[in-house]
Amino acid sequence: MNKTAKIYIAGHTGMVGSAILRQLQADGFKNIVVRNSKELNLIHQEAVRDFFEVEKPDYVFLAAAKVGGIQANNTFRAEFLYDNLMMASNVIHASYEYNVTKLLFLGSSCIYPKFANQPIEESSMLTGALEPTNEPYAIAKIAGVKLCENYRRQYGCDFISVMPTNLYGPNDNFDLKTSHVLPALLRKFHEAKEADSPTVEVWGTGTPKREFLHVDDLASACCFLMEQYSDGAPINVGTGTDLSIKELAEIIKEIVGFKGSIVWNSNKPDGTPRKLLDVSKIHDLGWRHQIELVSGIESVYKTRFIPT
Ligand code: GFB
Repeated sequence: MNKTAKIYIAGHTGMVGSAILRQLQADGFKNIVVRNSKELNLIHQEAVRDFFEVEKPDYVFLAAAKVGGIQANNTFRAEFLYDNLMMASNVIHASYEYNVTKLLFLGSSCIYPKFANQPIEESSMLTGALEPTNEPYAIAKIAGVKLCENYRRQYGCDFISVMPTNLYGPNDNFDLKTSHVLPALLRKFHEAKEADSPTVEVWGTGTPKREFLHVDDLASACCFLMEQYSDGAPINVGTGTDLSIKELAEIIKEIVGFKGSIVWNSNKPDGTPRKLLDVSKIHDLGWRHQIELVSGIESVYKTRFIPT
């Protein structure tokens, strides 16, 4: 990408899109195009086509998506399937119609089977049943991967798919009903400390294991892959290390300085038992994450909860 190439970031107000925008700006890209969801509703095919007709971007980062934690995925199942299918279809098809030089589609580690061998290789997609709580989201993301793969096969489009592990960072969602575990626990422990509560409720059994990547590392990987990777197969992005939800809760409790105890609510779902990504493919290309988990969580906690 040269510094004056026109780059469209779909979803620039979200956690991932805003991190990609910061990274591109820091790297000196001068011609970045964005629209918020009021200006351009990506679910509407005609609106997307009109936007591409006017702007004709050279590069597209497709980070727009309806996302959420385990409960949001399991509750808003129709929207997670429909909205994500429509956004991916409309943007990928318009990118083909308007000759985009390269497109990067953001998927998710939940595209892999619930009981995939660990660490999860890219080739395990579609080899087994999905985790039921996020099956609609996963199906939409698998469709996005397959759109990229097949527009490449049929038309030679340089469309790639990137599968990040669980993410956290600036601009995360801290709503306790719809967020992912890491922002939820930061907020729960912080509010419990402020209120002098004796306990904090954490969902599930604490035994599932997750891998967490700071979104600034994902943004750096996306910019790297836009330059270095051209293939129909998805590529994983993660740290290569995971921990149990119990261990995560203890780390966050310590960072926040909450002195009470943790109460486990096993009426809430655990989800996939483990989803550690095999990151050897991106490591072999020369990219590694930079931000370690404890310092990453500390920085999010300070920025979001500690007044300056
Ligand atoms: O982060 P999370 O919502 O998503 O939950 P998934 C991870 C684990 O943390 C589950 C537990 O075992 C939860 O039960 N957990 C404990 C909590 N306390 C909490 C809490 O207060 N809030 C939340 N949200 N979880 C999502 C998928 O799965 O991961 C998406 O549903 C997507 O589709 C995303 O793939 C990355 O890792 O289980």
